[in-house]
Amino acid sequence: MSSDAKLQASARAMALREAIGRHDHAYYVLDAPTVSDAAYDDLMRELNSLEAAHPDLCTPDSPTQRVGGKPASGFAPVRHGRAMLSLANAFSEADFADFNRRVCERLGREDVAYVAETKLDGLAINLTYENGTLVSAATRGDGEVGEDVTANIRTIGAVPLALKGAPRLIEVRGEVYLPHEGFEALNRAQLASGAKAFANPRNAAAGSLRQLDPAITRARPLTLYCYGIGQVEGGELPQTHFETLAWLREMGCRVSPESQRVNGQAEALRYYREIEARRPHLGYDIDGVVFKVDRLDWQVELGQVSRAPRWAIAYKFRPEERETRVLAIDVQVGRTGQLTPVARLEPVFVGGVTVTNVTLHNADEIARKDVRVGDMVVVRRAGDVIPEVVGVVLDKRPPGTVPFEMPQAVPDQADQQQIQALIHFASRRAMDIEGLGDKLAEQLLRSGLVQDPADLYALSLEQLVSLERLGEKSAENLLRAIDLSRTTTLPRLLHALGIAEVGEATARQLASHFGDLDALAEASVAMLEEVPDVGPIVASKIAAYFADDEHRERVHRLRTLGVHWPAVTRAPADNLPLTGWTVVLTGTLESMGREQASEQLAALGAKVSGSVSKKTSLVVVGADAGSKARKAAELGIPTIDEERFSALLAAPAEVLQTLRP
Ligand code: 9MJ
Repeated sequence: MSSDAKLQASARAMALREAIGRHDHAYYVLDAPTVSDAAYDDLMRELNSLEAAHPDLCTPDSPTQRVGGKPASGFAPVRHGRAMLSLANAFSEADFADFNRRVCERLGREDVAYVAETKLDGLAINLTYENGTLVSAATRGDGEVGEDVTANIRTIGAVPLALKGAPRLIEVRGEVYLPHEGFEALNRAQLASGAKAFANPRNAAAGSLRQLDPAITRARPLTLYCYGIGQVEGGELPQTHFETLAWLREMGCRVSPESQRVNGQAEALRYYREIEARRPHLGYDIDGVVFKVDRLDWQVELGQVSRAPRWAIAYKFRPEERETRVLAIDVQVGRTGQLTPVARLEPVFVGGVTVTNVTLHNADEIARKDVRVGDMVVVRRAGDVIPEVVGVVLDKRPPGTVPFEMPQAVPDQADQQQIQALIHFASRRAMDIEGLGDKLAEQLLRSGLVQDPADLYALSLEQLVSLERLGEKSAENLLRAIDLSRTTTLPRLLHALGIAEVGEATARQLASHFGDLDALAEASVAMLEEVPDVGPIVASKIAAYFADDEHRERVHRLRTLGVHWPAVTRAPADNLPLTGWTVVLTGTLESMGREQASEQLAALGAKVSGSVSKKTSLVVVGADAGSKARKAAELGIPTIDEERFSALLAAPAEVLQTLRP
């Protein structure tokens, strides 16, 4: 191509990128579209085909690159340039007055100007721009280190891929959230496709952002408001927080139009009451108002205690209260036999979640509140707090109710086999759910909260705290451990499922042979028998497992509840020294553990199998080896001792020479 044509293409691509960026800004940030959908699509199509013809014209900030197409390989940790702070809370006017007094005293002022912002209930995010180009997006994490969600964040239209007039480096902080309209549309789509609806916009936003496939994130109507900056290099900083917001807006960031400067306590409280009144009409969830000292030099002067700045406070709204009907009162049994009454409620959406169960704690509490089946009760839930019954609406008590009486005992809902299966599922070498030991597994099953291992991934904090002897801290830890276990590997999951005859080694073999779960679940007995280590009996057990609807449903639920694993690289490349060799380890090795030996063999291309069969090519015989060594001799399979095994690992080709018939 002539350099003229090339130059022309380059200029055209630049013009298209600029125009599309402008339309995106107008549509997503200013909420004022400047072009019809069809005209916009035309621009995108033209840019796409230009970039397809000239790949070197495709820049990372090109709007065509919002969906990289490539699924993220996981969420790598990223250290924030500057720590992301968390906010101290106020729950009453008195709390806010205390905060204001402390600020004024420290600064030696009568009155301080604040910036008042709505407190979005979404996910805090840190966007890093270098020379104006978005290079990284990370979740808050622990404030110091978050998770890399760049590929997913890029798909959000309101996130500028490039900033106008940005300094050399800037971290932009904001909250990613789902507006109500988008949330409802998403839930309609979820239900239509047979998936579970999300409990609230926050969960939906979090779930959408944590998708490994950015294409899924892209299909979710997420947006964001920016409300601050972190590290900045190479540019002059504003003097006040309010100017910072204006600066962000100028650079092209979406900033909430609700943010206002207020002077002193009286104006602050007026803003709070005004926003509280408008809260139902905002179109997105907020859970309070954030007040930030406006002058940045004063922010520096005030400093911070641990992670919370002294110059800001989140004044939370009063917990929401709703009325609903008590449908039943069930009694859960703790491990040591204590009985806990639990009210089953007509589902009610309160404080951002649908509440269906609420603990009534014990016989005394239920008697004191006199909660009866059929009663209308007031339920309250604030933020992350466990929902509670505030009291009975006596005016609405239907005729014929009777005081609740605690039963003496309730039937046991779990059998020993279920308990063992759940313990195995959670064990360290399976799903590795820390803290879910024997006692808790038993308690979860006996209470009826968990009937199938997949139910673990649907547990809520309120449900866990309703268990006898499980404090809020332990419940939170357990939920975190369960959440961590969502990210797993295919061998672990297969092992956890407890398929008869499928231990850890077989699970690994199955995973590397089939690469993914669907292929395995659909495999015929004959196909399963091709896997090393898998004979006709094991193959038929595996096939039978996946033929069972209950099991298929379990796997489906695990997936829809967020359990995920990377695809396994299919069986080893065929050019490694031990490719085609099936090796069995038996007896004790002195120089390394069996796992390490297996890994080293696998790295050389060998399949490591647990049992000796006609398919075995070599048996490594350690100390005190038993029947496997005998069987190898019977079948005429070559064996080597540990010394030769070490030699094999060091120089495979040479040792193999001596083994080949
Ligand atoms: C929310 N969630 O809307 C902050 N936030 O500032 C606003 N959060 C914040 N500001 C410093 N508006 C740390 C967190």
